[in-house]
Amino acid sequence: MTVLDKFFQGDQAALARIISFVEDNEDGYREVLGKLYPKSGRAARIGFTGPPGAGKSSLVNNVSKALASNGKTVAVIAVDPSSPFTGGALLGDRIRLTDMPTDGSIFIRSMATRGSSGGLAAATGNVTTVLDAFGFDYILIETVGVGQIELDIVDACDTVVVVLVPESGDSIQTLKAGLMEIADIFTVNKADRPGAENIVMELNMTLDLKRDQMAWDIPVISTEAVNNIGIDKLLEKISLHMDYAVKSGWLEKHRRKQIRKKIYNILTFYVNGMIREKLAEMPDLERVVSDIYEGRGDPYSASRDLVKLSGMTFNNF
Ligand SMILES: Nc1nc2c(ncn2[C@@H]2O[C@H](COP(=O)(O)OP(=O)(O)OP(=O)(O)O)[C@@H](O)[C@H]2O)c(=O)[nH]1
Ligand SMILES: [Mg+2]
Repeated sequence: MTVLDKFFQGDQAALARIISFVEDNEDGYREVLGKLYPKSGRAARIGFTGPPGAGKSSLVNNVSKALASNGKTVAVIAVDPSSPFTGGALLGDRIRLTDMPTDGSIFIRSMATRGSSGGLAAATGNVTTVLDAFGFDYILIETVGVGQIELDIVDACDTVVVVLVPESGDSIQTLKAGLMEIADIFTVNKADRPGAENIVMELNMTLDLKRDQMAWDIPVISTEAVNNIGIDKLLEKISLHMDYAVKSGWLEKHRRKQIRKKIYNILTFYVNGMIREKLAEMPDLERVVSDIYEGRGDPYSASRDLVKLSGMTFNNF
């Protein structure tokens, strides 16, 4: 029996092997993804983003346990920024998703960003496809809100929960951080701390200015992940957003956009790889670089010449 047969029988060891295979772009990974893709698209994909230490993992932990206790199967992708500048709550303070049920209802996978947001996006999207095809009801993706990364994740999710804390500062900062644009649901976590009500109010005031232009009325709730408070409310909002997404036709539009983007990404990845390979096998690349450096050429003509030499054809190049 092949790994893929085992995968389709619901074997989680086979699932883990296929994820690694896809993540590492091993030979034949496109064919495997091609077989899995038509079986994907059924899972609800929920993203959790927000500043380091806001309580994303704690919330994902509670939400996945609540879903599992309702009989749902859940996969969690924890996107772990490896850079000390972008990631991590205060050292040693972060929650690891370890104390989970071992009955197979929750599957956890960490992915390191290794500082590359583009590669991360491709790998996360592919891993999401694998998990979706495996048949999980929910896929929860955790990412730190540091710019490019969470924008990529938005594309991979249907519902985005932005997690803030009372210390997050005023809502103007939030707007600046671009989190306003990507949120479907706001939760002010650590509501056991002072200032939570204020930030809920401020967020609502900022949103009120735009509510008449919103097709989906973005809710702002508060949670205390450590005390398991507000999780039901969060689940209710997630489910309302899913209903809205399906009924309004937004989900179909979103999925179509994802497919277009997927095709673009696959082609870009392929063409980039091809160019890298061609450049690596150019024997006189260094001479061309020297010519340009010493003023005897320019990178535009050199690129055109390289294309001709390589046998690649691009029209109008
Ligand atoms: N007081 C309080 N602390 C909380 C709450 N939720 C989480 N924490 C604590 O905040 C710290 C960080 O929580 P995490 O869940 O690791 O936060 P995170 O957003 O996943 O952090 P990174 O992934 O490192 O960005 C932990 O010590 C949690 O116990 C809460 O509702 N109230
Ligand atoms: Mg975390």
